[in-house]
Amino acid sequence: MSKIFKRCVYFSAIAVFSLMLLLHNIGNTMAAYEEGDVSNGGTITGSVKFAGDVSDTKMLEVTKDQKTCGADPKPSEALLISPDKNIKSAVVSITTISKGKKFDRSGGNPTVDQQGCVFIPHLTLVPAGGTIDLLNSDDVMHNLHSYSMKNTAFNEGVAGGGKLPKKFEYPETVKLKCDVHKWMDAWIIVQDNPYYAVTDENGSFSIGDVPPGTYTVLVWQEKLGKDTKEITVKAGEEVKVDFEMKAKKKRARRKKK
Ligand SMILES: [Cu+2]
Repeated sequence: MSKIFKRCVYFSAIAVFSLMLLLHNIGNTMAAYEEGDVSNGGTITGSVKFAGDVSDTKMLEVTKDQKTCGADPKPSEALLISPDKNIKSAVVSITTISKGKKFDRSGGNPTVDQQGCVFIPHLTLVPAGGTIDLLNSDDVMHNLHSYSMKNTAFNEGVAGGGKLPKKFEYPETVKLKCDVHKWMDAWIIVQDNPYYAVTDENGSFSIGDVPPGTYTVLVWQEKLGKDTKEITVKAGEEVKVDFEMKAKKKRARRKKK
């Protein structure tokens, strides 16, 4: 056997082994959540507040299709903070749970509509494997452009009155944009379990039917990033967890020499 041939066999074996290891790891991280009945669950409640000064809502200029979209600037939904510093539309979830209550699928497929050149709602939850009906109620063409790592990204036009159902297989946070109207964006949160909540205008949330145990609770907000806390849930009891989020530090620009 030549040296080169031996090397080829050796490196091929390493490549096959690496691939097997990779597939094994992917399999492990994708361990499916097990849905069932929870009879002795507890509840996690709490609030998400902003630690910092509240600035005015950012306004987005409408630069195109003003007949349909309206001529006035649109308030950005990227960061909604009340005067008393409650954060609306932050996503709170349990990240360390493999078994518990069932997903609530009673409402059918969630929808994300495009109305007046705004995605409605700005943030949508969907269970992994679920479908979202992406709609266009406007009389102009919109374009649906998704930004994702695990789910297949799409970039498709949708005519007025159109509907584009899209399945989201893997848990992740997906950004949605319209390339025609640059101010339009939205978020799709693909859930790996049903223990997700979105804060209301008081910054409050509640997650029920949590089996007793110790969990990591994550809060995510598109502009403020993430934070986590460990909590222990006891049967039939309510446990409170409050988050305080700060503005992300802006990176200092390097001075040009
Ligand atoms: Cu658009």
